[in-house]
Amino acid sequence: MRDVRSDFPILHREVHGHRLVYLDSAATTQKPRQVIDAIVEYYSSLNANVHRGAYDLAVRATEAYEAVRAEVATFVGAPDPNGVIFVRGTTEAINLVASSLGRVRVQKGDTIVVTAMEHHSNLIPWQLLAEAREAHLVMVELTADWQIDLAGYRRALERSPKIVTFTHVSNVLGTINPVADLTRLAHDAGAVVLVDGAQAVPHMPVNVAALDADFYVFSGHKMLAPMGIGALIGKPALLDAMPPYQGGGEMIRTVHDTSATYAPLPHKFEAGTPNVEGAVGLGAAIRYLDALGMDEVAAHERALARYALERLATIDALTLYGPAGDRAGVVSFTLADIHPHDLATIVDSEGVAIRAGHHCAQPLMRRLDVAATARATFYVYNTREDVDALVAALEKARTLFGYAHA
Ligand code: 7TS
Repeated sequence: MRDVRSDFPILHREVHGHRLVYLDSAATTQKPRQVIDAIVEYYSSLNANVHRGAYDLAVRATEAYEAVRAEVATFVGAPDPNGVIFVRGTTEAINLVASSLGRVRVQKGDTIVVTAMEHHSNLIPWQLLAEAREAHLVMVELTADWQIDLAGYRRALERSPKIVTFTHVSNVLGTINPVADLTRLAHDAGAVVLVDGAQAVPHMPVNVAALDADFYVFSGHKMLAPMGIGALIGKPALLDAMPPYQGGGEMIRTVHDTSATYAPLPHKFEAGTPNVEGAVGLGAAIRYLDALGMDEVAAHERALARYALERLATIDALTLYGPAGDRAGVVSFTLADIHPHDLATIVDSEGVAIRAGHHCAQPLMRRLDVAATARATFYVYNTREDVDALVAALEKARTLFGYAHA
């Protein structure tokens, strides 16, 4: 993959007198000039509200917004752009499905299946649904190698769950789940499947049709686009049968005093003025990633993760978490009994930005038997020098805390 660092203005600033080494792309990615420029260009030449104006600017803004819907569909292999719903991000997409599908599909005593590696945004909406419907929430455990336990998964499916959901890639472990196989098994059990693609779509080629997931969700800000834009990809037949999530302008066909009929897909699920700026930025991000090639992006990150795992393993008293085999560009660790927050603060003083905490995955933290971890995550702009800077900063922390070489 070509060196892209010069495309990212923020990477050229200094932090505490050091070059910024940004290793928190799982939280949010930095933005290339191409995305920033697209947003400036949108406001400089195109801004108007969409789907309502008859004048030229409004027509063009609507065309720009709808063109991105088609680009999103192509990027993730969704057969029908009408099954692409723009949302604020992964969290909103999951809440939409839990609330709307949940209302019609889940009854008292039914089962919903989740896994122990979910981000809170793919757990709490299902907890809320289970509570509201008096349904059972079943959490599938993980193996010793931090994969979804297939035997446990099959046992959970014997309960004929109404909804099964799991993440494509873990934001803590880097585990890449076998989505097509898990989906097929869930479908055989009669379930509807939602896949959390927040840590997958930015990092590897994804073909939603090949995976056959009923719902697939992701966030733009984790793939070079602005915050506040993301997509819910749904099978149109399922979306059609679901009640609206939010009511308001643009989602209706006809409104009477006490009732209304609703707009066809995708507009039924896009009440109110949408994030047009965000969609424009997402389109630019998709074109940027397409030009790099998602196979190359994936290979670049996995090579960096392998290098990081090798180098980190040489640090005394450092514990790594996650699967031994193939994994995404996510590396979680602890260093002796130094609190991960202290670790993050010390490496920050060297210009290295890593995440520390429970990563919105408290059930997983309990299974790892820690309260928190430190985490480095990689993206297109990271290099082996970034990994070297992390290792040097961690060595400094280890010395500061008195964990000298044995
Ligand atoms: N699902 C996964 C797997 C995630 O990693 C995240 C965010 C979300 C859902 C929520 O995405 P949002 O865009 O709606 O907020 N993960 C992280 C993280 O790992 N550190 O900060 C946010």
